[in-house]
Amino acid sequence: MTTKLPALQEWVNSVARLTQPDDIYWCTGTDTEYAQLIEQMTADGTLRPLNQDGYPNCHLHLSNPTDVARVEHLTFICTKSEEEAGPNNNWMSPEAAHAKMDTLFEGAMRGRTLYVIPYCMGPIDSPYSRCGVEITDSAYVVANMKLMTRMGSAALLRIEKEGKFVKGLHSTGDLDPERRFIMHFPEELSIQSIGSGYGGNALLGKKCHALRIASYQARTEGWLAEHMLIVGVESPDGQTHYIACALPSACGKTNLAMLIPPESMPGWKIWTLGDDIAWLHLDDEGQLRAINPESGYFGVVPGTNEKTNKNAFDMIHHDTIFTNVARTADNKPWWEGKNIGEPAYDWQGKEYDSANGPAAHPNSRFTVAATNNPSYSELCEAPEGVPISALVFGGRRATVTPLVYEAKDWQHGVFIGASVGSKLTAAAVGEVGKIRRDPMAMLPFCGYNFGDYWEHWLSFEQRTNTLPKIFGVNWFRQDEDGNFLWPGFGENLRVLRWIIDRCENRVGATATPIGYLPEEDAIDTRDLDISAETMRVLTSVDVEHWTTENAHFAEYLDGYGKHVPQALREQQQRVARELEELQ
Ligand code: SAT
Ligand code: MN
Repeated sequence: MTTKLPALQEWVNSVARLTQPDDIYWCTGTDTEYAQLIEQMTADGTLRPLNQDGYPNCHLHLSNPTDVARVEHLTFICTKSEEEAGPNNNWMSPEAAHAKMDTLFEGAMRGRTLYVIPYCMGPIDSPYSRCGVEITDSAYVVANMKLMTRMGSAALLRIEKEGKFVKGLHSTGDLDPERRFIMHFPEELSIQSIGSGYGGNALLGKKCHALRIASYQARTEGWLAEHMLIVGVESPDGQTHYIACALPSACGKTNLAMLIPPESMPGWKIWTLGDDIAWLHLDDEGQLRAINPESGYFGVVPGTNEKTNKNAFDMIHHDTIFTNVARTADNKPWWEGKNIGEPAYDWQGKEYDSANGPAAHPNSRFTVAATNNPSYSELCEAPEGVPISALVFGGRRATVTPLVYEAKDWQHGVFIGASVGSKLTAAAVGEVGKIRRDPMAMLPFCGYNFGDYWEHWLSFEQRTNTLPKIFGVNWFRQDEDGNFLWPGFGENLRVLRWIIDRCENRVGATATPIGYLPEEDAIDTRDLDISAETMRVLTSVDVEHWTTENAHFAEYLDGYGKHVPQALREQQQRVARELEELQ
């Protein structure tokens, strides 16, 4: 197959001239094609079929041990000016980056097949969707893209009609970390990635396109591309509210998106729209609406069990690609926190020995189509998306941040999002556990200067009178012994319920310098083993620590110099002033 679109054909031809593949294959996206790819990868050892009785059509991929997470230090935004990329990004000039990548890609696909993957991020017929084409030499990438995106012939038709698409070029190269780079050229709407086969580095529709390039596009086109899950919360009276929530990688977005309501909340239902990325647009009435550009999940495996996330646990029992989990003696996938079975082989395929660390890699992943999820929402395919009632920002903090609090207004909400801090997790190469500022959970994903990004967020206030309310959450408060104060998982629905009650003006709240906090007993704790004192700790302001936190944020803002919006400075100063009055 080829294409009627000369710009696409010429690009594929020029990449083939540079990379010298043995074959070129245009992906159609059919189930037969997927089955053939799986068969081929099983034959060449890329995939191992798992126990087909317990795990029909499930396969395991073990990656190179040096290639297990996103590499933020090797990820670059290549805009003409360094200031455009901002202090939040690594920057390289487009000329230098192209010269480097051209050398690395030269002959990189010799002996391999070049796959062309046309894909559409978002429902095929949605005006909010955007298309791209990924060229890759990895069959594993093609199979993952099939599960994660709408790819193949239908996407190609839309691309040929629109004539516009994001160009993504990927090769696994030789997997040498010294020759690994993930380059973004927002001004050219293109991405080039070499030397890694791992998710966020290689599935270019995901973080590279749907967040870094899309956030850049969204700024000029007046919308938002965010690192947010989208969830529908249906109350017993049949009303559904849609909430979009930003949390850093590996902080439970997937669990929240497919939560199982606790027994004490009969009649409540959860509908999953997305677990990682939301594209937010204002419609003609000024209502903020969300689509999920993806159509599958690339989720963290460890910790997934019947109690923590039964939907995810069930959904990964069929038609799933596992990456870097362990195996039992009877060839079933195994991971820490699975609570069933024992590991016989670790994530590197070696006989399991606890002296070598965890059996499954802490960032081991599952890839599944969204339709596998028991709480899948049919509205995933709605071209108009879903109306958003509340936007929520969270991080992983042992201290300081309360369980939930509400912004006083939009500007204050943007301030709350911008000031999020979180402990680092295994989703990126780095020092796990260290606290870092992660505004809107977008630090690794915003394709331009954060200062300008906050200004863009603030600008929505001028465009409509009906913006959603904004909240902050933290499920991860701990006591001095390291015990979690809040049970989390399904019980988080109690917090979402308070958020909805606030959106509907059904409950009061306590005004504090950091926002509105739940009144005593406002969060239902029926059937929970949690003391009134713990709830008080979870829903009050620690004035001393917040004062320090707020001062640190002022210093952080200084790093963005003249790009910092005045409104954010004013919010920071107001919070400082009001905290001081309480001391
Ligand atoms: O590795 S991914 O970027 O795909 C997942 C994540 O870190 O959120
Ligand atoms: Mn993510």
